[in-house]
Amino acid sequence: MTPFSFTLEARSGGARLGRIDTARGAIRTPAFMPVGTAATVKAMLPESVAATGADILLGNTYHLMLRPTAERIDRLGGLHRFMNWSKPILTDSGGFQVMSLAGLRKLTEKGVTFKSHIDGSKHELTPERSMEIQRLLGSDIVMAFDECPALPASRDRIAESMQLSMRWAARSRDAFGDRPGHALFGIMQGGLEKDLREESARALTEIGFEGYAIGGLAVGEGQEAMFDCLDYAPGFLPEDRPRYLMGVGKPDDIVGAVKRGVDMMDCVLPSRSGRTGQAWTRRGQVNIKNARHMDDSRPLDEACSCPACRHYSRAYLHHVYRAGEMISGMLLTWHNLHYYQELMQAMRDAIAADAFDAFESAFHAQRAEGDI
Ligand code: PRF
Ligand code: ZN
Repeated sequence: MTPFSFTLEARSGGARLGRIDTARGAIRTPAFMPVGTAATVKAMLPESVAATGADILLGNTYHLMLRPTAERIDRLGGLHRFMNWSKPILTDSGGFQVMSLAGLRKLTEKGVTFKSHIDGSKHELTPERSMEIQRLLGSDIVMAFDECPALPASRDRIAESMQLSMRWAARSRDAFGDRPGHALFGIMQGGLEKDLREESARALTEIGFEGYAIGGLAVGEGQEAMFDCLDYAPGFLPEDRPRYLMGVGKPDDIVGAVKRGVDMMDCVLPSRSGRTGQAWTRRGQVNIKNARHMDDSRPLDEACSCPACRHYSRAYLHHVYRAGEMISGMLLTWHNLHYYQELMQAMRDAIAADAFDAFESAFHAQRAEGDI
């Protein structure tokens, strides 16, 4: 079995090109991970997700433990088999989703108890239970169990929460055990406080993880504040391990994060906005609901090679959205995921050529033209 490893292949400024090898195949970095919360990337067949260029998907402990349950997925052969995706899967650990989605919840040193947002039933998540669920799912990259406040929050609240997450990180490492071929990532917290980010990175590095995530960003602070934090936070982490920025983001967030040394990201944006009539292209955001597309025979983006752009007009995409047809979400999600993966490939190519600055200027220049 291929052991988990990360190879750094090139740099361009702060941006890094690399490869993660896993038992289920390689992940080219910088990587964008589509979100498959409920054992599906909504509106997409897994082979279509793979065709967009995705090397890895994200799944969620929180949703899957509630429905259909981790024990059931385990009995059915694990998450890869259950959802028909044979490439790597990373699973988030649940704490963050409990804090943002669950009803009534109670946080203690031990973990968090909460009521399901689906049927109100009571559940508990602890570092130990989160590791068990992620093992039952068969996740390739397991995330440590953590917690974080929405921003703005007081420095005291951020410090306490970070220190609790670091104690949970140590318990996650212990509970994860020795699992060849599987990796455990620690999650840095500390809000926008530089010294707390450094303290968190030191605590995680001392425990030792196969990779390190930057958590607690994109929680209401805005892009400028996030970039200020990313100017220093990745530098606190070991150079020879992958760095994963959780829950980011818009295309320009992703470009800015890669420029600052981030290797992996995930976000619901391309898939979710595909179901609400929003497309992302080289020229920025396009709202297919807008009446200006009604008689437009051109594709969404003439330079895009996805099925939505090769075979359908803006007029058609507008029509099926207005008519509430399922193919609307299917085509726009495909286009958005294809665009995101093309963006990642363009960044990987630019880093290989040591031309990330030129790539970034061209990226912003094209967006400044707007959708025409
Ligand atoms: N922790 C975990 N999952 C997350 C986050 C986090 O801080 C974020 C923050 N953007 C998104 N998803 N475990
Ligand atoms: Zn397209």
